[in-house]
Amino acid sequence: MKNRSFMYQAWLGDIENKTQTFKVVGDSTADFAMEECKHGLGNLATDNGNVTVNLATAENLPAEGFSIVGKPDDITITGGDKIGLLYGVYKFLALLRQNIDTTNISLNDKPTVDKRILNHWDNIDGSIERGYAGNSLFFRNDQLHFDADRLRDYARLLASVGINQICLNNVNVYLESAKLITEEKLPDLAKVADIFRPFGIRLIIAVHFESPVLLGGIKTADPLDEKVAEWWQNATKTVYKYIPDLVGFLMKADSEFRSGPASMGRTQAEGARPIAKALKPFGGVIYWRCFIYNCMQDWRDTETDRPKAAYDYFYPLDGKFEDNVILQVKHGPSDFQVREPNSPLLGAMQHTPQNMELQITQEYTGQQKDLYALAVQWDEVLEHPITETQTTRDIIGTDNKIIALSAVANVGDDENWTGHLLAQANLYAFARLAWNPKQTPKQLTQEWIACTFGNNLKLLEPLTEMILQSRAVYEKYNAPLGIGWMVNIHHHYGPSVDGYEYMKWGTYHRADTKEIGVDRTAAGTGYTTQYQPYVRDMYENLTTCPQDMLLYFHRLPYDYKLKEGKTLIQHIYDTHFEGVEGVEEFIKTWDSLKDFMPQVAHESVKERFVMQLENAKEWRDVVNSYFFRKTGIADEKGRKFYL
Ligand code: GCV
Repeated sequence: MKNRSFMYQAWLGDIENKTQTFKVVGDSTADFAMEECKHGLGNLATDNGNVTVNLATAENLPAEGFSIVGKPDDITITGGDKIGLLYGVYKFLALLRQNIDTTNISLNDKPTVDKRILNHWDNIDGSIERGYAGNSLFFRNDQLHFDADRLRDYARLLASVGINQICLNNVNVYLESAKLITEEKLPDLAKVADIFRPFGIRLIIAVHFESPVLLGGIKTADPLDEKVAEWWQNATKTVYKYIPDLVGFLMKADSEFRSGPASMGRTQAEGARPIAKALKPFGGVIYWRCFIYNCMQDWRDTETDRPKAAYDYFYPLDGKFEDNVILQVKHGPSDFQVREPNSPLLGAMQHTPQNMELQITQEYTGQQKDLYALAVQWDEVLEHPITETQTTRDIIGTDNKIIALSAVANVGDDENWTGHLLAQANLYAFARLAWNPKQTPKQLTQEWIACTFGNNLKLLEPLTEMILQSRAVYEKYNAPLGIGWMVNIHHHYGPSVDGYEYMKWGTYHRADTKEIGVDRTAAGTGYTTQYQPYVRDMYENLTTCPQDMLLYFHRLPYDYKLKEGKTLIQHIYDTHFEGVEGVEEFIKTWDSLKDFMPQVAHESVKERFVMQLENAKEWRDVVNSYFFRKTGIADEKGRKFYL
């Protein structure tokens, strides 16, 4: 690692240990783990180290699990299998990085969820859809194209936090990326699989629903056509010849102009069937995305309500899917907004396993220019109730309803992987949550900071506080009270209150001079009725609906009094001023942390904060001016609006 820059190393930087050196030994199952252990220890690994690190596997531990037992001169790391051992090694190295004493330590760990997945939205031309950290690490000019050393470092980065499945290509599959399942591209894809394999990471391929037509020359992709089924069987056989441990396929069908079974009069279960059957003999699965809605809506149509769509499509199909189909459900029914409720589909299905999809790449949450702690938002997602006594967190786990967690990656070929250095914390947090969804945002943030910058409390405390605050600050200067969107169209950065208001995507705030919001109660679009009774009633009722989601569920006049006695319009004005002040505070805090990190790291984040401040001011001015003009209601504090 010595020749790598601070930014590049992310949370796997050099270990400073003034008292210990380590002699790493292991049994025959420990070859790769030994290499990784020595690699992580760097100069501290020597043949006559004063602490012996013993590496082995043992059958009494679970797959991917490990134990670490420390004595003064001796550490024993045991894995349930080779990968568990590797995870144990990374944990040990992380403890050293955080300066945690490993003498007398005794810990056991294993993942709660065995499918911990990153979805890259990388296009085969090298660009990344919703990518804010450079270009693809995997593709250029319609080909696989990669630096094997860098991919190995990336695999290590992901494995060190427990990611074990990865999809390299965008769910929006076009002709060239559709060819990833053909002999033309498979030999190169297999080379990537070879790089990831020792790190316990297996590949997934996003596929095109029309592949039999595009690649096979068959006249139809109708899933009920025998030739289509046969084509998928042959194609899948070829894929597994090159990548025998492939996890399976990922499909975005009938969504945002992608074709799918609906256009042929078939259900989603029918659409998935021939592909699932083709994968079955190889132990493969298909992740079938549920992000389906009418993206050709007329804004005057108030009956259609986009958040209802996924449940309407999929819930009636519960039990009708092949058993190797896993439904991939975005955590919210809208689209990774700053604030939205959980999808009512999550946990609703009794017979169909689910994969909850999160988004690490900051499409609507500041695009890695603005600081945004996703861990804070995900904690709320996990706490979202399913019933009165059960939360989403409770139904996550290998033998439960949500058997997989996936997230859209925020990584590109930028030197520091994520563009904004502090956005690494989001990648870290997702992976650790997928390993154990019980961890708190504070634990995750502190761990990332301590591994990255060291555990000096003068840095750790203010930086933790700042990162944890960042979601609330961002929300303040964005769309108010859960209404969402209000972003510039297409690229989704910066404010445009009416940007999507008259477009076809079904994302309306419906503000007029008197009221704003969408009535999604039983008396309105009926969206609330898709939830189980406890949650339905909570959202249905104005007094129990969480205030930060009021406008998601209710249409209210601007003079509606919020809990603290403020009117809705005054809340909008105030929060938008407060948001800007929050960013100004961040900059002060960041300036005070200059001496605790390399200059280059400090400066690169400072540059992002300067952009964030501009963005926050623009949001404040655009949103406040919009509502002032629309309503004619003056700010009680008489502040100046600029537009
Ligand atoms: C990959 C949103 C994004 C799209 C994305 C889509 C999806 O609409 O803006 O870029 O496409 O979600 O998740 O499929």
